[in-house]
Amino acid sequence: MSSSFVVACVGKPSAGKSSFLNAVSDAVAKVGNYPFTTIEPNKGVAYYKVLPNALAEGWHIIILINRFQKEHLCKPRHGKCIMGNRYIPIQMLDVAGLVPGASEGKGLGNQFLDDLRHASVLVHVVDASGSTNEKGEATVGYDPSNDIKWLISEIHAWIFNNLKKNWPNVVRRHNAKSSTLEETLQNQWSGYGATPLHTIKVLVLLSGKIPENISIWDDTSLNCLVETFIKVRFPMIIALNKADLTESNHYIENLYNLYPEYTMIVCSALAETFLRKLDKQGFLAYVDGTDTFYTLDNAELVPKGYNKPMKELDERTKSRLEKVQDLVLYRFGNTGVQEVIQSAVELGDMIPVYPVSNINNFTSGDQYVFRDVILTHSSTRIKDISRKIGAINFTSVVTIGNVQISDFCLFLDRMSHAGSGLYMNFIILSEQNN
Ligand SMILES: Nc1nc2c(ncn2[C@@H]2O[C@H](COP(=O)(O)OP(=O)(O)O)[C@@H](O)[C@H]2O)c(=O)[nH]1
Ligand SMILES: [Mg+2]
Repeated sequence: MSSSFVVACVGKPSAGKSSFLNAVSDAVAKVGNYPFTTIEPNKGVAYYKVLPNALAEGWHIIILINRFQKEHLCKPRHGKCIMGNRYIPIQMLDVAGLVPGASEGKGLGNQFLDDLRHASVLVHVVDASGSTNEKGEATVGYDPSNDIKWLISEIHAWIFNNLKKNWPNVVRRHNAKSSTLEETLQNQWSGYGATPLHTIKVLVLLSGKIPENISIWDDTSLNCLVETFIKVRFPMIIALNKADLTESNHYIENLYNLYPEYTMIVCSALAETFLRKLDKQGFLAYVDGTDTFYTLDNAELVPKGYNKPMKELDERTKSRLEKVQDLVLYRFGNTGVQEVIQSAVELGDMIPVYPVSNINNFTSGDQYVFRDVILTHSSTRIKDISRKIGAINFTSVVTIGNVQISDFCLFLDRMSHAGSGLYMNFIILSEQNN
């Protein structure tokens, strides 16, 4: 079961987008310290880790699996399950080097901007060490806050210019057809992958800020509209990358202060890649997203689920590992890379839903539990989920505790808030008749 949730890495050349994608996914994107290594967007699959702290919501599976020591029964059809923790696959996109002036076509900018249409959430990978300028060329002492500023203004200019080009026609048609504002704006934006829900959100945020009559909207109104649209349609996380370089110390705090409205996460794609590689090669057991790894030296401490035969590390690699510990893991708690993925899913307002055939033991035709999961937007209607999982002829929906949900228009977020759980049993018509 796929979801259309896509996380896109954006940023200038050499900020570390391809490295980030490689670190977090199974993709092998070309990494190079020169501009435009990446022309076609690279794709990969990352994993959203269903974390125990989400248990407060009452809709996650880990506690069930862990508490009852049923890890062996967690065999998802898609993604993976380690130590009872569920990893849900999500699509990643590495959108090639945006540079200042992209909206005017610089550096194939328009082509790159077009790739954003597929993105649900943007991860702006910033070189927080100041060692590359706005074009991605090596330098020293470049202020990374610059990159945050120009990237947003390029996205803004791209959308603003497209809107402005056509605006007199839009207004004329709006008036001639007596369309609603919602219809007119939705029409303009469907090309950006905007849904009616996005449009409604934009209108709510704008109410009182610009005139109701679009015939009198000037550039100020249009800029306000575009700014709000970007916030709603392209939620953004800022990944302060290359945090392993000590030069980044100088900038990180300042960046947090300058942009309190963004989710900012300090990260090191390099450190994460290094750890995952050694883990894969059997030199260590790395618990991704944490500050912990085990080597042959402390193999007796490895938790059961991570247990595996380990090889001896050479002195050089050992000292590199110590560096990663000192410069990244102990300072920031983890490499930050997985945290970006976690935040992207949350910022995108996505909820995991586990459709099962049996609400009492969570199986679906065999002994394994929670075989399927769909990551879906919290505003998805139950009716739409049933379509996604092919349960079209259901008569009712039952969740834990045999709570019956008959309102097909009920939104998922309301359900999770109501605490009724997102384990749904679709009672299919034909089954009931049997
Ligand atoms: N020190 C350090 N270097 C990094 C990190 N991430 C990427 N790099 C380096 O930055 C350069 C550009 O990386 P790349 O992923 O190709 O950047 P892209 O152009 O944004 O895709 C490469 O030399 C990487 O090794 C990091 O976290 N720390
Ligand atoms: Mg690249």
